[in-house]
Amino acid sequence: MIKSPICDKLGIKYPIFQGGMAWASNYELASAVSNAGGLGIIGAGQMPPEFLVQEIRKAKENTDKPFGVNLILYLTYIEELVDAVIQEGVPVVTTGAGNAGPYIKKFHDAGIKVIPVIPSSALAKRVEKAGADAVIAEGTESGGHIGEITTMAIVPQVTDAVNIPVIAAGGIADYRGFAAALCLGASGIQMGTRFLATKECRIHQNWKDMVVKASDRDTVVTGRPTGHPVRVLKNRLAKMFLELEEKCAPASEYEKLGTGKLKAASVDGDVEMGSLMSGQIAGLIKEEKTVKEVIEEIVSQTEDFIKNMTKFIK
Ligand code: TUI
Repeated sequence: MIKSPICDKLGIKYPIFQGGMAWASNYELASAVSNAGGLGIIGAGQMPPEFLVQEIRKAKENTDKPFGVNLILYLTYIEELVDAVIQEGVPVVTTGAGNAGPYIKKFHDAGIKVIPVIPSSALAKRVEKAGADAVIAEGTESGGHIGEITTMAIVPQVTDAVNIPVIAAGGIADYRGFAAALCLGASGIQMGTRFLATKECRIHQNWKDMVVKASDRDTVVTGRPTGHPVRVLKNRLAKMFLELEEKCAPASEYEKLGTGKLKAASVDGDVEMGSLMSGQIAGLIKEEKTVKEVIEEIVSQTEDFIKNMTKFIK
């Protein structure tokens, strides 16, 4: 069985995290992943605090295994979400889009482990110093808000930079990515896009179909001039964002165009004007599966693959 120190640290069976995805990873997906032996993560996104509390309670009703909540740190009301998570008590918090350092002690005092998503070695070192329990090194192949460095380059560099476990994220959807991540020094993987195309994921079927139909060139990064680059599947909305970039439009126009677009994709299934956040690995995903199938398949195929790697030694 594939095991690593992060499994014992968190009390999970396999070192597989499901990326926290706003408007896509609710309690149903998170609890299914945790029940299948991974770490399911509720994507808090821009939920009101009361809504997040309900999601956490429903996750607890649906799994007795550890699960996490992902918080987007650049939100103006982030303190309220932090307090909601502390009040409810969850085993793990992952963070994105900002420096988790200032929140770590508060979470630790409440018995919550903190695993920040980081796009660079510098930030990895900073959060380690502030007490982070592990880090998720996320490559630019990922969907949603991204950094600049590829998974192949960031994972070994972060592994060398810190002494806490490193989880690799970005561009991983099957046993080859899992094995590669372990080769790069990671203690586990996080997958987002692979879990979008699962039966338990509650995004609209149209978005899932777009992931399954996608090829390797079907994502694009929009919003670079705003300082919040976002990888999405190409559609009319993405094209409109790129046109704003060409015009050097002010930040307010991006904001106006972006408002409500994740909901449009997730709830209404608007694949033309919705924000279809997805990673470059969408092209590898050929069918919707159950969460259990995804996890059991990747674990068993990675084991077989690693055992066979000795074939390269003559
Ligand atoms: O957070 C993500 N991915 C996301 S968040 C998100 S929600 C959203 N909704 C609408 C528009 C834009 C976003 C969708 N996808 N991934 C983790 C991640 N964190 N990627 C990059 C970073 C990051 C960036 C800068 C982490 C820390 C950081 O630090 C800056 C600093 O303060 O030092």
